[in-house]
Amino acid sequence: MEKITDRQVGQDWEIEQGWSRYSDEDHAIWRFLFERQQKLLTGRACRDYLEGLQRLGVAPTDQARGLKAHGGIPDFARLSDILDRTTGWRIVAVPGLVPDDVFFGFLAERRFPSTCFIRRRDQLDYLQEPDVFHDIYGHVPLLMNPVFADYMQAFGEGGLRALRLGYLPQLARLYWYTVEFGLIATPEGLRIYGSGILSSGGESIYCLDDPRPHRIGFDLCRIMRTEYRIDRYQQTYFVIDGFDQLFAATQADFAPIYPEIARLPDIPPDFAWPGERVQTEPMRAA
Ligand code: HBI
Ligand code: FE
Repeated sequence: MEKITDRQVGQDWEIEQGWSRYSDEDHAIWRFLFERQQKLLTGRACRDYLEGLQRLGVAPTDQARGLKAHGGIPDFARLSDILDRTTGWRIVAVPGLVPDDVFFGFLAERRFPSTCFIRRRDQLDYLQEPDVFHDIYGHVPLLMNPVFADYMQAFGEGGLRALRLGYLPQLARLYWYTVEFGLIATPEGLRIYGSGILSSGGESIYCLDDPRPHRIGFDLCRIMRTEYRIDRYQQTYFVIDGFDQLFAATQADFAPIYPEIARLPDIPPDFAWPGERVQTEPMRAA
């Protein structure tokens, strides 16, 4: 009997969420994080995100209204049914970060891989790995938006191609500066759509109000050349005009773009050419 490798056992890495195993403390941490972000994000998160969140019915008040009234960590199966009806996406529970090819494979199939654990109270302000609050509160609401949902699937398909071509770092930068830390220009001013910001207390304020970070108009090649730091607030944010712009950018064939980028030097996260910044004044008095 040949040895079964981890990969064969967890072929697609999917696990059970085990919703009934969450403790009262787990749910209480979710409620604390949820309510903190709700106070911060009004007037800062983009409208499509707030609408998606509301339609998912994950707010403690929604759930107090009898929608699985527990007001804590949502049941992935319930969210998946709402998502599936809206944009064909479902949530799959995974143990943590999964290999790139597995991750992109999930996205290409409209399956969003979400972690199940929630951070501890001493990690409320910073967490290196994504937890269920980052994945569900940060990422899932925008999957209710049809154009963004299409972008995420196209991103998964592009990721698999980038892996084959050896340009994963460039594609990871595109994910980082859009899906995780993207800003969007609206008639009311800059708004947040990046999940890494939406699930973070301090960065939800810093990204819009602080004059120090560069805010640069979306440019695919510029983004794919720009390095990023995972252990601090971003020093550069990229600003889109709309999700159509994001989706259109993934429709181009990246194959000719990669060698062009590879010939040019990478750009440090704190660098900007004169005139690149789209918004120099903070949105609100710091
Ligand atoms: N796995 N669960 C999980 N979540 C991620 O966001 C993730 C991942 N594996 C790889 C990965 N992200 C990166 O390759 C992307 O950020 C490009
Ligand atoms: Fe994420």
